Amino acid sequence: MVATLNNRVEKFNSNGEYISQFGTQGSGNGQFYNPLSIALDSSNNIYVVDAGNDRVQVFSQNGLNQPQQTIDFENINLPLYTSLTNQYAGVNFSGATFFDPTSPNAPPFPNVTGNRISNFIPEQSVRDFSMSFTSNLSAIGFSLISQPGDTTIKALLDGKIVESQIFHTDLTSSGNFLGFQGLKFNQVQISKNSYDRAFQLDNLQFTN
Ligand SMILES: [Ca+2]
Repeated sequence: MVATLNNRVEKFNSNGEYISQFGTQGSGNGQFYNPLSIALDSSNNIYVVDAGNDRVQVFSQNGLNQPQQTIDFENINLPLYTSLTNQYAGVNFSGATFFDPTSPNAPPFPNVTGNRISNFIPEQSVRDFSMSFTSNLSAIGFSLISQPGDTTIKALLDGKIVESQIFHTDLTSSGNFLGFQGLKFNQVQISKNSYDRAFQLDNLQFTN
């Protein structure tokens, strides 16, 4: 449960007996200001809506404030297209990055399912964006829906390019599955050269 007045997360077993707690008041990693709700994902990561700090933080079961093996964005209850900026422990978004809940109209991309992150809001211009991570990743899933054109996606480790791919895309093909895997990187940069480009990411795989 979330103890809003105490700015911490308290853990109880199914009999209601206290087990442990973590968190203090503040704006740093592992700190909260007016935490409102909490959720678990399929990997038992703990998501805390830290309302006073305008962010969501992700924790392991023991409260370690570091990225877990996978972030899949499931079981997060945010409004459609909530702007994301540094809400996730270990993930720093820049540019236009939005929470994108499951849409029944979304094409069936194999590695981007349910909730995901997008840089696209209909009727608005789509901008380049990048993400940096305080822990290394080994893989990430992308999907891209766009007018025909090219998009360059780079994976970098400490500022050095470890992979750079140009993806040629069309409008709605579900064959536009993209992603990196088997790499070690801590930054992803996406740049486009055409319009109407909806970029989505999901299933961040963290590694040591
Ligand atoms: Ca997902």
